[in-house]
Amino acid sequence: MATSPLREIWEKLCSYKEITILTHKSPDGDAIGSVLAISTALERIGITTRLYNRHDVPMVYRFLPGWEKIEVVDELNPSELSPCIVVLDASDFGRVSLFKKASEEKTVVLIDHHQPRESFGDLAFIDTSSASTGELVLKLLEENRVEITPDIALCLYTAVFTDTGGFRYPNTSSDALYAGYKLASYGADPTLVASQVYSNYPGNRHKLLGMALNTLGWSEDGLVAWMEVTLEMFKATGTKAEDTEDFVDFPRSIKGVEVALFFREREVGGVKVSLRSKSWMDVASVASLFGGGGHKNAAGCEIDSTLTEAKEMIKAEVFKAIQGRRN
Ligand SMILES: [Mn+2]
Repeated sequence: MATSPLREIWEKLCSYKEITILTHKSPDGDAIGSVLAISTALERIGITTRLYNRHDVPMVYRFLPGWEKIEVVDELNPSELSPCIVVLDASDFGRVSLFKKASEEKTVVLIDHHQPRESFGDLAFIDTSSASTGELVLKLLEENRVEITPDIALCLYTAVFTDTGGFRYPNTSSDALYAGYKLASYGADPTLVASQVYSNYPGNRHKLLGMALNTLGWSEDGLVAWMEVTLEMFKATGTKAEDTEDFVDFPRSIKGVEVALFFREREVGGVKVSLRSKSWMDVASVASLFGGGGHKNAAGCEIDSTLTEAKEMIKAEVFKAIQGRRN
């Protein structure tokens, strides 16, 4: 009888003494929740896990058990990697941003809900219809009858909850809700997660939001709305990039808006753009024109230009896509 890919992946993982677990840079709730859940499950059966990221765990996710195990490093020497590497929520080492590539002898296991640009990993479980990587990790653990402790459930619930924008975004499928139901049954506390994620902001984040809301603008037809944050605003409010998490929801929440854009000036130069759509618009294809990517309704890219130029270029492509649909 053929073994299922999830059985095969778990059996493979169980054959190692030490595993390195990685995810994308600027990790979000799905990335961190998925990493911590798999790490805890493996540690419980005696496998050592090493967790690294290019960036700090955002303050908002520091209620998740084990977050401090994630070591922040600028780069990793591929020789420091365990014989097995699990990559979650990121389908290439470019997104992980810690080294160029792993040597041939390493076994790379990929679990993701993004479409990889090229084939990646020796073993892969990819489901682009899934709202979050957390749901895929839940499937992996359930299919292999791994005990889902309340700590693991909390991490995975946070993954599903944040990637669906608190069960509000268009990816909030019955599967995502069912995963939320199961994780709550396994001991995750939905109220705790909701209050940690959406009611636990530092005051200066709201000061920054006020400045950003002042830049709110929209197209004449009302289909596209945008907002921006400059380095000046960060300086004036003593905030940083992670404080702009979910800012794109403000232009997105305007009545009649189909596409929301959020522009953020980067400390290292250039502009980070977040794109969201409510229904038909494929924002991932716009982001991909600028070397970015994501999903149909949520995508992002980085543009090496001034804020004004980035706004012009992105808006031009979005308007073109809207025009294309009208024709
Ligand atoms: Mn994700």
